[in-house]
Amino acid sequence: MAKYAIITSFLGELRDRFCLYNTPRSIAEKLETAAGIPGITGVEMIYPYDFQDFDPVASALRRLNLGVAAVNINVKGEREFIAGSLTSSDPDIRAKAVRFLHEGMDAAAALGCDKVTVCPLSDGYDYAFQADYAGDWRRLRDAFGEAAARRPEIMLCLEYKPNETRVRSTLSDAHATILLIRELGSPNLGITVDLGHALYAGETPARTLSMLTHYGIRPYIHLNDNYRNWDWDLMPGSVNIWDTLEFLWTANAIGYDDWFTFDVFPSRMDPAACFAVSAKMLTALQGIAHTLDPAELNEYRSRGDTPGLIGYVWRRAGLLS
Ligand SMILES: [Mn+2]
Repeated sequence: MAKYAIITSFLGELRDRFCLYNTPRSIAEKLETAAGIPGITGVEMIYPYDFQDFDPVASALRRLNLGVAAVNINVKGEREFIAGSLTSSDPDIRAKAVRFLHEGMDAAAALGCDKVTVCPLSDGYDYAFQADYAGDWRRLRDAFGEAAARRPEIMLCLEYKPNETRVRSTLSDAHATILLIRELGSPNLGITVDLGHALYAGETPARTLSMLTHYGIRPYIHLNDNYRNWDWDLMPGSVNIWDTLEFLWTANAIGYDDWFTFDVFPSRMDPAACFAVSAKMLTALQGIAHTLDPAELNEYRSRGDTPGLIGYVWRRAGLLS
């Protein structure tokens, strides 16, 4: 049975470049809300902002019987991080960002959670001649290497994304991230495969998962959707249903038994309703994925019978008789 979680920030007030959405909620209120959503059994917590008062949060998680999918370490939100944090050439700024990684991993350990995820969104560039590309890459690599070595029992999952807030991100795509992890060789470095980031990076998300498996890198999955032009964080399966189905099928095929975390931005809708229907949609898609028999798919592939293969998938999805 797949486990579904929500990133806590999406249960409170949200902001884009122009508008404010929904209502501010304390972390206690967010956890209460999450626990009341059918199909949701866990949360991804934001470090440091959800951890101002650790003990009440830890006891609320226990009381509400909520699992912690991951601790999401925010290395972009502080004012001094806006021009880069883990890649900063200012040693004090970079040291603060690395300290966040250490403390976030400590927080995960204290909650009995096996991993953290980090998306270094202020690390990148906006203009030609602005960046020291190789220097940024080395600083990013060394920061992750240092953090991974400090707590080998906690997975440090790196979340790549093509852009935002920087026009181009240093950790831009799956293959760059694989390269960084291969260079470091730390067994506790994983990759957060955000389905939407993979889609708008021009990847085939199922192939991305397969490449990680090929290289022995553990994935952690964020689910959402978009029109492959930007990170719209729509409900998963609402746009790219076939890519999503193949992604879920591949997750099953590689034996993924970790959380599926909704990274969905519920603008102009009630967050609880958004996540309840997302869990239902995912359960329905998982049901279809489980009916797609690897041996039958392989038979169509080995015969080169593409029309037969597509017809088979559509029959299993209940769209053809
Ligand atoms: Mn994400």
